[in-house]
Amino acid sequence: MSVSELFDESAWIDAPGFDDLGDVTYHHSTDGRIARVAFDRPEVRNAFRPRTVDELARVLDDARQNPRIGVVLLTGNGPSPKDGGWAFCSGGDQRIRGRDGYKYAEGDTVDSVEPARSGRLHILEVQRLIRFMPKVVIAVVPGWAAGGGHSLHVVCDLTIASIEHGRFKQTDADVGSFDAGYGSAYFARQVGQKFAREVFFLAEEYSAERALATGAINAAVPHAELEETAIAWARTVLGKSPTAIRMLKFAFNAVDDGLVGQQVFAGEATRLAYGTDEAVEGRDSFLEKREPDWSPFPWHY
Ligand code: S0N
Repeated sequence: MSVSELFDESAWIDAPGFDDLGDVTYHHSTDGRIARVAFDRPEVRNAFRPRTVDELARVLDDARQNPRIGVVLLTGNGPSPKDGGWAFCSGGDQRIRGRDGYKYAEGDTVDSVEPARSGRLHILEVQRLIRFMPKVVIAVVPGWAAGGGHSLHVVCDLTIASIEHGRFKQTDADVGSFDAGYGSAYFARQVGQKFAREVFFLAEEYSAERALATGAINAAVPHAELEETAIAWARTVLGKSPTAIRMLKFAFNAVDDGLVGQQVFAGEATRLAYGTDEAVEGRDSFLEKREPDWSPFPWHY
């Protein structure tokens, strides 16, 4: 059986070294330059449990460290074998959350859960991986983006949704949870305070068209064209300068990320500076135990 009805088998190969995945799928484009990461629990609208989050973190970190990959597509496989419904992700699996422990999967009990893992919302670590990865991450939304799934699309750099099945809803307040970081405050930066508060306080469904009109997503395309559009966008990004894209992503982030944003941007600036003759002179003068000669380097104005 195909990974997903929208999955083009001719475009992808299994990412090497990830045969043990169960809750997500991970592919590389045949030329190795695009990663496709997908939630693979369509029977629960691609809700994530801790195992899902662990796998997500592993594959995203692999994509982050792969020097050939420049764009990551984050999506949800489907449709559901139960009812044909489509989802990007419906957030935390509500059957296994709670103060009784951080259950890894159904069937765990309070006693079987390691106390140090209890209540750990490590989906937030995945949000940070997406945010701080020096590559473009595109949310490809074939159906529901709800709860923590809504927050994940918010934190991605770009979002493309299915016109027919893309649906958005922020259910956090319905189920007693609240993403008080990127999911809400950064979302308000994207769409404005009034609409963001409406989305959270009313928790009503809104369509891909409404999402597009409010600036919450970048494009709404026919369902059948969703993944090919995402691949085409990825190819366009891959035609750009990797350094420029990296610096731009971190420039966009910095204003909302405080000192961490400055630190990330500055780290990249330092990396660039290390490539100059001036920085090499600083290093060499130390190693050669002499005074540095800065005379070839002007005080630019
Ligand atoms: C997505 C919705 C709107 C889709 O509605 P629709 O199309 O009517 O389908 P349903 O019939 O409702 O669903 C089909 C089947 O899928 C199951 N299901 C759907 N979502 C979940 C889910 N999140 N957890 C577990 N099961 C889910 C349904 O139960 C149904 O199963 P069957 O066929 O057996 O009846 C609608 O489904 C919906 O509103 N879903 C819930 C959305 C939600 O509230 N999500 C959680 C919100 N909060 C977070 O995500 C925060 C993250 C988080 O806090 C966290 C992180 C890690 C670990 C734990 C947590 C935690 O939540 O504490």
